[in-house]
Amino acid sequence: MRIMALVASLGLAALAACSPASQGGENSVSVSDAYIVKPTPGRDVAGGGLTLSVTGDAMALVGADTDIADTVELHTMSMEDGVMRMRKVEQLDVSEGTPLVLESGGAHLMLFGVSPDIEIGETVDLVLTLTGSDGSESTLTTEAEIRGLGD
Ligand SMILES: [Cu+2]
Repeated sequence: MRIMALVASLGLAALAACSPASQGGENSVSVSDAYIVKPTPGRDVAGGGLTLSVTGDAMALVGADTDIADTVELHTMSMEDGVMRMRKVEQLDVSEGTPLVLESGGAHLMLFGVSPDIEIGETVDLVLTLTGSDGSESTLTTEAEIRGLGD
């Protein structure tokens, strides 16, 4: 719940600060291939991915939110003592020429409390919160495709 409150407050802050200058004029951000993997029956935890590109100043992805899950976390994967471990992180950096690729097996989105009603093939809104190098926050809404495991 603490995480949800944080995401919500970031979203509100971004709205409040949503002046035309929030993108710095020259920064542009694009998202492609956003997806969420439908959990297997009886489970409510899902992985997700996307590719985030920026032009201009470096930015950081600091949060994600969607109506179909209670919380969304940013996770990294690393090999420790021969075992793949996931770790929650507060931000993932992205800079021009180095897109941020979130996918299974690497850094990814992790969704908790996922609605059992989502259907493979449908799309849902995914709201990303980004910070600029000057600390300004902005949000970006993209559409994530619900996929089946292994698709
Ligand atoms: Cu994870």
